[in-house]
Amino acid sequence: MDAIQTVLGRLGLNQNLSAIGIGNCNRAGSAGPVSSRSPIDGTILGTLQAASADDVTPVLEAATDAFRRWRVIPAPARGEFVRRVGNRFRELKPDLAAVITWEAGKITQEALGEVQEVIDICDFAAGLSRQLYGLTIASERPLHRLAEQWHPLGPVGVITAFNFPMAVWAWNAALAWVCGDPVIWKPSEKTPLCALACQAVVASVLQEMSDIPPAVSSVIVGMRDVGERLADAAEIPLVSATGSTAMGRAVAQRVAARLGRSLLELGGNNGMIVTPSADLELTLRAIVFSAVGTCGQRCTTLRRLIVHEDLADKVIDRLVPIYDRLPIGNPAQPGTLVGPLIDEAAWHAMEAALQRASAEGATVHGGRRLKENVPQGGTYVQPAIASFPLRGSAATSLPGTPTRSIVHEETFAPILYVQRYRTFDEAIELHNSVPQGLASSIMTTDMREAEAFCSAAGSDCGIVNVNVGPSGAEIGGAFGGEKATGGGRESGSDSWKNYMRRATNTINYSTQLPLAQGIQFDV
Ligand code: UN1
Repeated sequence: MDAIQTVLGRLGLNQNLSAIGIGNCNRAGSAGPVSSRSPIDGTILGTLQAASADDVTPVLEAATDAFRRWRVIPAPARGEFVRRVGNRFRELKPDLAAVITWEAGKITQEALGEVQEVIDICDFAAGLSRQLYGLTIASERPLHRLAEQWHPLGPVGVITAFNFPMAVWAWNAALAWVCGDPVIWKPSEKTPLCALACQAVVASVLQEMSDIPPAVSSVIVGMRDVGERLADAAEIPLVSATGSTAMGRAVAQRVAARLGRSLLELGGNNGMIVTPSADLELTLRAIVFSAVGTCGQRCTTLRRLIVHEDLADKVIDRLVPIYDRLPIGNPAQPGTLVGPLIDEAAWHAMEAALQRASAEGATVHGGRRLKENVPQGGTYVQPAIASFPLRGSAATSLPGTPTRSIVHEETFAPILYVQRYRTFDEAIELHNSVPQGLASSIMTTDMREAEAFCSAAGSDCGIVNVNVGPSGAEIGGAFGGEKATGGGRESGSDSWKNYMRRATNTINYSTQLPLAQGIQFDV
């Protein structure tokens, strides 16, 4: 505890925590107090006066004002700002990772990985700031030029979840900034210190760069009403929201009502198909990292293993002893691989899901709440494997046999459902049968299966991997998924286009006025 207070102190966060940060100006909110409670042992890391919906108004005004100046600063100069932000994250990497560990409960390796994602996206965005290309298109008219330009869009609202309390903001913020947009961030109320630490880092860069309008970066710690205010705000042309499908649906409907844009990265219910030709050792490693990493609390966590019937028992027999010796406990301690769930409510959801899985015919291994040899005051669980018999086998074909509805739901906890298949087509059908469509993978050494999985008739997800688990994506690719995952793409590739508006220009440098489509309209 002392150690984390020292870290927070170094980041300027040990006293007078403010819920609202506009550039380097901080102020308290006008709603009730909110505390940051460590999932490690329940320690209160800090308390602040949360913001209310009314507190959003001055932030919107400041961001709108900042936008007028920010949009005309050349993109490479905006990139220089982002480059410096990334460098500050490089310098402060261990401290920032410690805050993630204490506030979100991630093991140190994964917390360091998350800060690295922030650094990587800043590098990516700095390079991108010189590559915001538009196309030149062949005009059908003589002596005309048809071309497109990409312009800054306006202030971007960013709503993030507890499980990636820095990286998801950075994917949005780094791109939005080089695109010329100010960022207004509403972090999860479970991880306010991570957000305030990021804002403090940005504020230190703003202090060095006095030509940049400070309100390009704002943070507002508040509850649902703050999110709703952002969703309704006409000043915000784009709201990017990460979290549950229910949250995203609520945000998207409000944003759509005012014809704003939303960028959604919602629930995942990610599968892995294991075929008879799979490299078993590699498969086991991929399963364990994807299924129990971050204690099952990534949106890319592996939740559904779809294994060929000839292999299923062997895979489970190998997994069980690995699950039994997983080092579970204090995530700050070297050697721990599974830290705590974020809170008690997450355990109740896990317990209820496992009960339903049993009632629906699964054999459950693990899934107990741990009370011994773990820090008191945290919610520690043994990851679970819930294995279903082959569909249509005696165990499931009895009249009144329950359906496996639980497998269609995302429970944010380390539960791995195992389903068996006979034919490859059946595996794909099972894989695509859930409402969500974020990340997917196939373990195979058969190139026909691998390519079929990646094809139009294969996985229906936004992330489709071969011989790599569904979690742990690099920032260079576009990140997001289909169906109930919301359809948004963040981070790499051409995701930047979400943060800009496109203007199509037709320039006539002739002395005639030929009309498109050959229309004659002479007066
Ligand atoms: C999330 O869980 O919201 O691919 C994001 C991954 C990470 C990001 C996950 N790079 O698992």
